[in-house]
Amino acid sequence: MTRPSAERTRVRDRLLDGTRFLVASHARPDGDSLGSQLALAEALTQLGKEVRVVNADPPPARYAFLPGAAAIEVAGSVEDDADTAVVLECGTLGRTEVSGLAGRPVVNIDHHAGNTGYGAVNWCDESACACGELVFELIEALGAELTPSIATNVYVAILTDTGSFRHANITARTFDICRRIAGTGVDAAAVAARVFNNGSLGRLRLTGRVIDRMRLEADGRIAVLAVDEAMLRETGCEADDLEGVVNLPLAAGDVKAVILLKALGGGLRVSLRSKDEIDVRRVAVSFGGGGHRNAAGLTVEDPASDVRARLVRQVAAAIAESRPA
Ligand SMILES: [Mn+2]
Repeated sequence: MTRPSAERTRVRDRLLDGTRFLVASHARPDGDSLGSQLALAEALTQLGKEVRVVNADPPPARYAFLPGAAAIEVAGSVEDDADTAVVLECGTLGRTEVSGLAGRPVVNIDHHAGNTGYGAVNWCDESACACGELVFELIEALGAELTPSIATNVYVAILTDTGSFRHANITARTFDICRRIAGTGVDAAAVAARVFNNGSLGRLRLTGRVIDRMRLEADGRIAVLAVDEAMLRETGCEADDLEGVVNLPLAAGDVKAVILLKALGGGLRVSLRSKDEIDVRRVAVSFGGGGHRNAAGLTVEDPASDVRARLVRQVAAAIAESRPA
């Protein structure tokens, strides 16, 4: 089920040549970044490599059960004589928020459109539903054994990045990988329950509050959600507890796109979601962000008062453009 890929072969050869690795991914990790990192780290370890997994932020609590998660180092910079850095799931090297990675050749593996190709070797495939799909193929190409722990990590990557098998880019390849994961004895329902049914009551209350304050724009086609520090404080939550909330308004048939505004700490972080052909990545890019057609994000360091209106206008334009004339 794998497709021929010269890039994958180059990445494989580079990894086989290396001996000491740093495996990094983006700040504020999610299921795909963590699952991809931990699966690849285990495979490299199997091959006799020395591996450090380094991220700018610790894993959210719901991912603490991932095999290998306890060994993740949290650091804003690395001083290390590792010979190879593998960066997963990052459109730019800066997304890691870990400095010092580029002190050695970087292997860049990603599935985001607009990846800047910052690596010495790059494998970027937008058609993958999750970075974990690419990592699975790479592990196979490396000749490492598909253990239940590698399988669990890849499964979490795919499960979360596809919105539980609902998003775009799910293909026969996706299900073939999952079939092989299940073949190792991974209990898919149990893994999903640990990720999704293990949150705090505070998180549930926060979700209720965010949805309660939802505003509709563009004749009800855009849902705007807003979160501030006070909402987190009052519900005893962390910013991590917002993962997935941005998708909830899409459950309403009339809602075609979602704008989530997070005024936490300094700037304004914005997540965008959309249905079908509506391209919110372009909106994110115009604000200096990035992502995928249906899921994108951006940060406004110094938010002007009209930023919400500008976002609504651009998302409304994206909706209008997606309709056949
Ligand atoms: Mn991803």
